[in-house]
Amino acid sequence: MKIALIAMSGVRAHNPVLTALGLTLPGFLERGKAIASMPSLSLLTLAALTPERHEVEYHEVADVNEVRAVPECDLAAFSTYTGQVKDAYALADRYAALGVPTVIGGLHVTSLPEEALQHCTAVVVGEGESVWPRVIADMEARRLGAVYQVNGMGFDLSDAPIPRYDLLDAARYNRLTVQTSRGCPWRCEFCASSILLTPRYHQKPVERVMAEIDAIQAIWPEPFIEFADDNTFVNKHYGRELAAAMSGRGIPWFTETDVSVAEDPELLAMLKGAGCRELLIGFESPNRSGLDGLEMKRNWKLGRLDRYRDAVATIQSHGIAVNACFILGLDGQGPEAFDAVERFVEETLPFDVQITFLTPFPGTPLYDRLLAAGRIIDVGGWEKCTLFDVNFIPQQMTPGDLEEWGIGLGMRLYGKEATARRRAGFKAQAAAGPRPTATGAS
Ligand code: B12
Repeated sequence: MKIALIAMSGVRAHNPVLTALGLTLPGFLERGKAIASMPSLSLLTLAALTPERHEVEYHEVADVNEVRAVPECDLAAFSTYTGQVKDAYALADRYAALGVPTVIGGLHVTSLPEEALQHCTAVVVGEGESVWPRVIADMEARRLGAVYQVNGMGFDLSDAPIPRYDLLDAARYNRLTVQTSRGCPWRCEFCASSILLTPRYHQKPVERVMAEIDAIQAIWPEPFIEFADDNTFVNKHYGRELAAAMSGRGIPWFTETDVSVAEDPELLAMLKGAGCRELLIGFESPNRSGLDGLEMKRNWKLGRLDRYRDAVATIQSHGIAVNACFILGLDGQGPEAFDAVERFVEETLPFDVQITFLTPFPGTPLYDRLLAAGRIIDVGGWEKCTLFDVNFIPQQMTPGDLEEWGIGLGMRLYGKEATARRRAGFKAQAAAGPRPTATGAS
C-alpha cells in the first residue's frame, strides 16, 4: 500500500496589516523566518510506526491552491492544526472524488471528530501512536473504520519510536523538532497544546531523546533543535538530566517552559553549556487582572506575577535569551494593558517578545465559555485561529480596538530601535554574569 503523509504547513495571519508588518519589522521577521519551515513531527512519528512493507511519502502543503494534482496513493493521512483544517478538508474532498480513503488526526479534529468525518473517511482522536497500527491493519483488511480513539492513560513516551527524519531533505529546514514531554501540569484556560491529547504530563526518557537527536544528526550534522513541548522544565530533575545529556554536544536549541525555571540555580547554570539558546515563556499578562483565573487549577500564573521581572533578569544573566510571550484581549485586560506590556518589555529587555491575540481554539475551556456567552464572532471561522487574528468579542474593548491597539503595540515592539535595545539589553545582562536565583517557590 502507498501512504501519502500530508502536513498542512506554513505560518499565516489573515489580518493584512499584520501580514505586511511581518514583512517589514525586524523582530517579527526573525522569529517568522526561524519557524516558517518546520516539518510535521506527528507524521514523521507515524511513518516510523508504519510496517516496512508499505511505501510512505511525506508531503507538505503550504498553499492548497497550488496543489494541481493530489499525491497519488492508496491512503492519504493528514495532520493539521485548526488554522489550516479547512485546507486539509478541501484536499480530502479531492481524494474522496477520486475514491481514495483519507484519515486525519491532530488537535483540531480531536476536538471535533464529527466535523472531520464530513470530509475524511476516518478520524483519529488523540495521540496517534497507539492507534496508527490499527488504522493500517484495518486498511489492509479493507475495513477502515470511522473514529479511532485512544483508550486508558494514553501513549507512554517510553515507547516512542524514532521519527523518520530520514524522509526529510534537511537542506529545506532551519530547525527540526524533537518532543521531550507531553502535556502540562497547569491548565490555562486558552491552552490548545498537547494537554488536549493526553490526560497526564509525562516525559520521554532522556536516552530516547538523545537517540532522536542522533537520528537528526545523521541527516543534518549541525542541526538547530526546537523541542516541541508544552512545558519542558516543569520537572526540574528531568530538566537537569536532559541538560546534562545535551552538554558538550554543541547543538543549539530552543524550547518552551514556564517561569519557574528561574527558580532552579543548578538547572540554569547548566543550560548554556547544554546548548540552550532561548526559552519561550508564557507570561501572558503583566497585570494582575489579566492573569487572575487564567490558570484554572490554582491560579498558578497570578501567584508568580511578583517574580516575573526578576525571572527575565535571572535567566538572561545565565546567557539564555528569553522570548517573553503576552496575550492581548484577556478578559481582565483593559486599554491600559497595551502600555503595560510595552513598559514590562522596555524595563526587563527580553531578547525576544511575542504578542498574540487571545484565540478560542476548539477543545479549550476558553472556547466553550466564549461560545456559550455568544462572544465568538465567526463560529467555525477556523482559518482565523492563527493567533494573529481577532475572532471574539473582548470584555473591555471592541474587536476593532483590540486589533488596532495590538498592531500599534506590535509596531512599537518590533521596530528597529526597540529590537536593538532588547538585543543590547540581553547582551549586557549576559555579560554581567549570573544573578542570584529567585527563591521561595511554592
Ligand atoms: C512545533 C510547533 C510548530 C512548528 C511546526 C508545526 C508543524 N507543522 O508541526 C511551527 C513553528 C511551524 C508552527 C506553526 C504553527 N503553529 Co505551532 N506549535 C508547535 C508546537 C510547539 C509543537 C507541535 C508538535 O510538534 N507537537 C508534537 C506532535 C507529535 O504532536 P501533534 O502534532 O499533536 O500530533 C499528535 C496527535 O495530535 C496525533 N496526530 C496529529 N496528526 C495526526 C495525523 C494522523 C493521520 C494521525 C493518525 C494522528 C495524528 O498523533 C500525534 C502523536 O501523538 C505546538 C505547541 C505545543 N507545545 O504543543 C504549537 C501549536 C501546535 N501551534 C499552534 C499554531 C496556532 C500554529 C500556527 C497556526 C500559527 C500560525 N499563525 O500560522 C502555525 C501552523 C503551522 C502548520 N501549518 O502546521 C497551536 C495550534 C492550536 C490548534 N489547536 O490549532 C499550538 C498548539 C500552540 C498554541 N499556541 O496553542 N508550530
